[in-house]
Amino acid sequence: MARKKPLVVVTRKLPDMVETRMRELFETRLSHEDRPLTQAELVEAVRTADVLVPTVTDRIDAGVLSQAGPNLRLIANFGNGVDNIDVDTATARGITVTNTPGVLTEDTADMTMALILAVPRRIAQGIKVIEREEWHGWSPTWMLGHRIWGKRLGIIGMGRIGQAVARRALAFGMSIHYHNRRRLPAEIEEKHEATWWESLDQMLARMDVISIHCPHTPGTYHLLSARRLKLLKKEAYVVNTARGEVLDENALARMLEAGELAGAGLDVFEHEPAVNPKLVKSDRVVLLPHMGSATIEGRIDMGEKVIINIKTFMDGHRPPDRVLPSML
Ligand code: 8YV
Repeated sequence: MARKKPLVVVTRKLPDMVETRMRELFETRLSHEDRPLTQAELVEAVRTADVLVPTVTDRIDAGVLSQAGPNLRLIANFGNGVDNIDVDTATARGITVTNTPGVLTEDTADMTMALILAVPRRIAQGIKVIEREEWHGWSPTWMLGHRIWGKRLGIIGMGRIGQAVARRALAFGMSIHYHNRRRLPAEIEEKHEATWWESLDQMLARMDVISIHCPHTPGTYHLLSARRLKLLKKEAYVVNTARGEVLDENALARMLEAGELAGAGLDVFEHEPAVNPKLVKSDRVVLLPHMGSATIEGRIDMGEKVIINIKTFMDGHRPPDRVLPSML
């Protein structure tokens, strides 16, 4: 007799191709409305599912996990960051957690580079001038931004995405600096012509652009605190395509308003989808609605990773992208 297919509950609408493949392989409960589930709906999902496929918009905390049914053995996150999941509690309850690393590296690095270019070169402001039909002709001293070439880029978190940003920034003539928990092997530093700063504070004080690429964990919450933001040069720019929580968004907004920082490019926010109104009003920022990995190719690759993780797990093997508490 054929083995019963696992019930896979997916919280959001995924690309058609991914959903079709999932339907072929598993018994599925897919999202037709494509809205974040309420905590009550999440509880209902974990009570019945064998596998839950959440996204960054679902908070799988200890409260939700405490109500998980006996069948729930795998949470296969559709996303790289797992700060939406209480991995400690899941692991303690014997629930495996997986993510989708690697496949969104290049897309996120592209978006980061776009922000590194857009803010100092005032691209969003230029677009607005045209849209509002306020352009009265070229002038030698109008709309001047700042040169990218020759500037110092400080990367916080030199993992896959940090290194992909370094590769791009190097081609734009920036010098690469990084702060990471662990220093990288010499050959990787050489490849990126990168300088390691053991002290984040010291690096911050000397950079022209700071770009955040570390995960959000209890240890990195407000890593760029009000105190640390004050260490930055007044002419510096901050770019964040990682997680809003790594940065004290209120402190950043206050500093931009007071002219204590040159500008910021943000794709992520502390309380998504809410954005600090001070930031929205500022003309020193480029703000994007968490689009870093939003390519159709990336979403299909993420879906394939989720499917491989589920399939491998259900076949009794260790899934390739298992996340353990010790990794966070
Ligand atoms: C994803 C992300 O779109 O994967 C991540 O960590 O931040 C995003 O780019 C999102 O997480 C999907 O769940």
